[in-house]
Amino acid sequence: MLTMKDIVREGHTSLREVAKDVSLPPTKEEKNLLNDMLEFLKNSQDDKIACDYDLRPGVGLAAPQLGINKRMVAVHFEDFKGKQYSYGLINPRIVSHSVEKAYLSSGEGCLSVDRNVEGYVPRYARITVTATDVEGNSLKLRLRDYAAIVFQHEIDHLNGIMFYDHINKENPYQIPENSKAIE
Ligand code: K1U
Ligand code: NI
Repeated sequence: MLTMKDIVREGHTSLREVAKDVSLPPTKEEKNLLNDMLEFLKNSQDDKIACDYDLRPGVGLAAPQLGINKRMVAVHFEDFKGKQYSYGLINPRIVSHSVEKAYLSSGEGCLSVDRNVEGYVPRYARITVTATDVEGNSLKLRLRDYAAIVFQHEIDHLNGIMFYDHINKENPYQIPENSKAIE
């Protein structure tokens, strides 16, 4: 099983590289990796397992966070309406987005960042993502608000972008233009 030891931290080159597309169909190793990433997220949200293995809770994980330069992400969370999102995705792509932005009022964290970084992270309020799942099915997901923010955070990891790159340097709590607060 994956643990925090497998997650690379700030300063590791794979967090700043553009990850490579995965050829389809995925290999058995790539499928296993995606399943392991999803299992890590589920374990990290289970109080007993997280405590036993010293896992930080996470709602998403991207392959570059494991030092693997491939376009694969896993997400596992519920939105504020209780809708569940649990996916292992290959080559996810934002194919359209709103003009309106959204930001988490509590800011963002990252499993690859062992410090608190304050400030608002402007994201698109609504996005449409295409991807292939672990079984090879093509998916098209329409996401908004919290779900859109989580997917953008993970897809950023595939492009070598960290959440704090988006924070206004002069005024971290500057309200992004044309945006709504989430939470
Ligand atoms: O990619 C990562 O480092 C995981 C990160 C993703 C994230 C997406 C959007 C906003 C913030 C963070 C995390 O999962 S940090 C932990 C977290 O946000 C969380 C964990 C448990 C419950 C609720 C939230
Ligand atoms: Ni992150």
